[in-house]
Amino acid sequence: MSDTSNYTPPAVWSWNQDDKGGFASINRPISGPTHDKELPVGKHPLQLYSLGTPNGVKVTILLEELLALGHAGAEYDAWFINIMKGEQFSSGFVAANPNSKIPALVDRSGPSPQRVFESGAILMYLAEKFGAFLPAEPAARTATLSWLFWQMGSAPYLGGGFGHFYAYAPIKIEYAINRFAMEAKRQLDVLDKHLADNEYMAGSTYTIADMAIWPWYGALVKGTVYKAKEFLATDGYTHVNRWTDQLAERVAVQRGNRVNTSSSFRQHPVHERHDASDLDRTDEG
Ligand SMILES: N[C@@H](CCC(=O)N[C@@H](CS)C(=O)NCC(=O)O)C(=O)O
Repeated sequence: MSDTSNYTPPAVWSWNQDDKGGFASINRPISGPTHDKELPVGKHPLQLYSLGTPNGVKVTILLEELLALGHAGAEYDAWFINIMKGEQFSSGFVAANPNSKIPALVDRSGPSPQRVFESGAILMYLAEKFGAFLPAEPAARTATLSWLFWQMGSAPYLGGGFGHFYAYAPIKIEYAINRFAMEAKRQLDVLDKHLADNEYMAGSTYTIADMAIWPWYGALVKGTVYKAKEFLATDGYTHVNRWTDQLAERVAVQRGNRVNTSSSFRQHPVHERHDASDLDRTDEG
């Protein structure tokens, strides 16, 4: 294995603000706002502050699925939060999510605004609010939540581990890439074995677990995140590919997957969504 570093950690870590690594411009060792700015508020009950990353689109996919089912209360404004410009550190965003990460939801349908942060919590909140995509029957509900929390716990190893060291880190560190490629393939194998025997993650019913997992692992097997299709030999995960294609055919998945995106990432990006007609147009990309 190549030796990439002579680095010996000092006794006490300190913040090197000259660091030019990926995301160095936004990474900080402290939390809280960097500037005063309120969040905009649109006309709908649900205000989503997000970006079309896998964590962001899982929520817009659910909202589009709820609207497709006829839940008018799921109408939403989706505001674009440019995390590379540090907009997640505005005072308004921090009030919605003290963790300064997209997505953040504010539900203004009740007597006082309700903030919800963490994408898994947002999916659960909306599924419970509208009584959809989270089965009531105990076994199916438990299966849905198990896979939802599996995604929340697993994706940081895929994104922050494999994706970071394979695609974004300024140097290629063989040890780190090996460690996280191993874990990414292990996770794909978990999904592949499960989807060999199950149409959807929770069995025969399409749920928020599918909506949480598809933007990450569907994009991984198709090579749209990290461009690692060949490196991880993702064509071999035939059941994950079958399920990925099946979900991609759903109109609500296609619509939700375009919200808060730019032309670098989607064929028909929708910068902000304030009305269903914003998604009916396909002329923006
Ligand atoms: N566990 C969080 C993760 C959210 C997350 O990592 N969001 C990223 C974009 S995908 C972000 O906002 N990063 C900005 C930052 O780290 O400053 C969730 O699922 O909501």
